[in-house]
Amino acid sequence: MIKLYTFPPSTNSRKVRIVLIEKGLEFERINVDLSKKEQKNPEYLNIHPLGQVPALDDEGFILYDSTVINEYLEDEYPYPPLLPEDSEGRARARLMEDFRDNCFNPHFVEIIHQVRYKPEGQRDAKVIEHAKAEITKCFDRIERELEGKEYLAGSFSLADIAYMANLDLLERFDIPVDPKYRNMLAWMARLKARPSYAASAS
Ligand SMILES: N[C@@H](CCC(=O)N[C@@H](CS)C(=O)NCC(=O)O)C(=O)O
Repeated sequence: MIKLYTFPPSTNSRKVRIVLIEKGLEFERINVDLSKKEQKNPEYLNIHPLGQVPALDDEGFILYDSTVINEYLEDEYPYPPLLPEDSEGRARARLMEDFRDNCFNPHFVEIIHQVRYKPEGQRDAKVIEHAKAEITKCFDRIERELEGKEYLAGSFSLADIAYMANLDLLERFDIPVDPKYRNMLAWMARLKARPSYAASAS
């Protein structure tokens, strides 16, 4: 059976949990507690040399990095497909996933480092406010990309799944989405209604 090395609050672990659930694949969750630095244990470094989650073991084939894992799952278990058929659509999906990985999610990580791992008195309010502002700036691009579409690459894809992993944190960190982002709000509601959203929460 597939084993997923995961930590429930990790956004990048959730990206993979959603794909496994969407594809109907059975998997065993192996929790790696980041709050106890278990990701840096020597045994775990044999699985993930960078000491992070997620990592995946598919019958002895071990790999890491949420984007690489999800591409592997798409290649190995193609049904239901989570990338468009045409190369332009696939590239669009990958570009939007890249935008999430490199421009959107890193600011959530900044907030997580402040609120999850530091006592209240030691948190840097300026870092948190700056990160929230950077996240909000990403909304313009998401809104534009969704114009005339239900999902970022037309059909539901790995691109949408990447953002789905962060949606609960918008509320938790009090980052409101202005009602002017109509496409984005409708898309968020669509993503939250998928059974894989609730099923991937932990
Ligand atoms: N590019 C990697 C990033 C993985 C990553 O940053 N994981 C975080 C949790 S979401 C982590 O393990 N942080 C603990 C650490 O870096 O020590 C991916 O997409 O899987």
